[in-house]
Amino acid sequence: MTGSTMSDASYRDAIFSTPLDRVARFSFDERVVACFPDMIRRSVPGYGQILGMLGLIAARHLRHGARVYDLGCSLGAGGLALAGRLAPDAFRYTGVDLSPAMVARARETLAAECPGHAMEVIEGDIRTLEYAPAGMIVLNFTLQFLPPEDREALMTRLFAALEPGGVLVLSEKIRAEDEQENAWLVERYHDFKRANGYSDLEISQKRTALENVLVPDTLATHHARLARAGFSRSYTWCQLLNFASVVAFKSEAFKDAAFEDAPSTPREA
Ligand code: GEK
Repeated sequence: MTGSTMSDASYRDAIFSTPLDRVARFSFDERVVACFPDMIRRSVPGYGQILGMLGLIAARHLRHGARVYDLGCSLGAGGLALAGRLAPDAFRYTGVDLSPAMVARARETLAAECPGHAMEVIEGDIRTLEYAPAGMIVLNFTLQFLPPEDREALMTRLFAALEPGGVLVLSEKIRAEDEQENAWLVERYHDFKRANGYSDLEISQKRTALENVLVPDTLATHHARLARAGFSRSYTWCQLLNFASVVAFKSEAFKDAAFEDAPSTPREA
C-alpha cells in the first residue's frame, strides 16, 4: 500500500445540486464513479469506520490465505482496507461489480495501491456469479440495491459458498420498524447530510432518484433472512442513524452438500 488514497482522484459530488426537470433513477454511471469516494463518505454515516473494521474482523476470523469476496465492490475500497491491514499472503481478494465504469477504476486503483497483494475485480451480477469457496464475504451497502425478492436466494448461495468457520459482513441502509422512530432517524440523517455540505435540493433530488432503487429492510428482516439462509449467529455490530452493519457466522461444525462438492481448501495450522 502506498500512502495515497482513492479520494485523491475524486471530484466533489454535485450531481443533484441544480434543479432537474425530471430526476432520473439513480445509476452507477461514469458521473457517479468520478465523484463516488466523496459521495459515499458524505452520504453514509460510519462508512470509514466500517471499512476500517473489515481488516480487524478478517484478522480474527479469516483462515490464512482464504478468498474474500467484496460484492458490489464499487472502487475497491474494501480491498484497499483489507490490504492496508493484512499481509499479501493472508488473503485473495475478489471484488465484483455490475458497473463497468466502477470495475475499470477499481482495477486501476488496486493495481496501483497494492501491487503485492492478490487482488482481482470481476464485472458481473452478484445474483448469478458462480462462487468459489470463500472465508469471508463482504456486502458493504450493496444488498439494498437488489430487488427485495432476489435477496433471500443470494444469501442462501453465499452461505453455501462460505467455508465452515467463514464470516459474512453485511452493511446496509436500514428502516426502523416503528414509524416515528424511522422518521426521526431519517430526519437526523438529512441533518447529517446538510452538515456535510449537501443542500436541501440535493437531498430531496437524490431521495427521488433512489426511490425504488434503494429499498431498505429492517434489521429484524436481515437477521431472520440470515438465519433462514443457514447462518448460526448474526450480530449487529454497528449502527449509526439508519445505517447498520451485521456480521454473520457459518459455524465450524456445519457442513452442507454444496461445500463438500467444492474443491477442497485445506486449513492451515
Ligand atoms: C464500498 N461496497 O465502497 N451485482 C453486482 N454489483 C451490483 C449489483 C449487482 N446485482 N447491484 C448493484 N451493484 C462499496 C459501496 S455501492 C453503495 C457499494 C452505494 C453495485 C453498484 O454498481 C455499486 O457499485 C455498488 O453495488 C453499491 O464499500 O453507492 O451506496
